[in-house]
Amino acid sequence: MSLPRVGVTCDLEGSRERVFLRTSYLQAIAAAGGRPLLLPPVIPELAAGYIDGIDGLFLTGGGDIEPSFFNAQPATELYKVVPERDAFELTLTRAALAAGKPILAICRGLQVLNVAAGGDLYQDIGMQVPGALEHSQKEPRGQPTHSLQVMDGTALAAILGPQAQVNSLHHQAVCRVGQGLKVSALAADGIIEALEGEGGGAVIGVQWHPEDLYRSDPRQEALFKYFVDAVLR
Ligand SMILES: [Mn+2]
Repeated sequence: MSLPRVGVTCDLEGSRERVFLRTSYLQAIAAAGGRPLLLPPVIPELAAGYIDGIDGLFLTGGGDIEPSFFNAQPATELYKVVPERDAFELTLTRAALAAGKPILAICRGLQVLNVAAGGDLYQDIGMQVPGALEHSQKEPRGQPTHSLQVMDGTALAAILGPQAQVNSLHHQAVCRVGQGLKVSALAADGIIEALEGEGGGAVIGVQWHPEDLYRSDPRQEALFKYFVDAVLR
């Protein structure tokens, strides 16, 4: 049987000389039964054409999205902005949504999913959300540092249950939720930690990094299994 083809977005160096990616994403997809295929963000014009060659889309972590993509001015010092990558991934994501392909979006990927659907972002939680928890953990990536509440009746609740402990490596967050998406998990401070498609569970975005947790937490492993199973259908 051929394995389901999972298109995985890559990061691009500031110098534009190399694409790169944390291999933990690829290990997690393969462990769940998928065949990862890398989608290099070098030429944004090629983005939409990749959709026919993949069965599902996996949006990885990375730097901040250029604020003009959600009609905002830079409000703070931004982190590793690469507008070509933004343009590539936004086009890819809109094409995947239009084609009804399953999407799993991680960290920056959740933010790309939301912006692709017309939503926007807090550019810096510490500056724009008074009283928020620490979401940029200093602890190792594999260590959960905050809890979250999963909304009843969501696809994510069927995977994780009503509560979970997650890692947190983000200084930005979803602000206004994009069209066709709904909130599926919140941190105790109200920061949105997950979104999913309103029409079903084949589109899921999470603000944490399950690829650094799945080896020790079967519920995070189940998130990858859920996605690859959706890709198979
Ligand atoms: Mn967090």
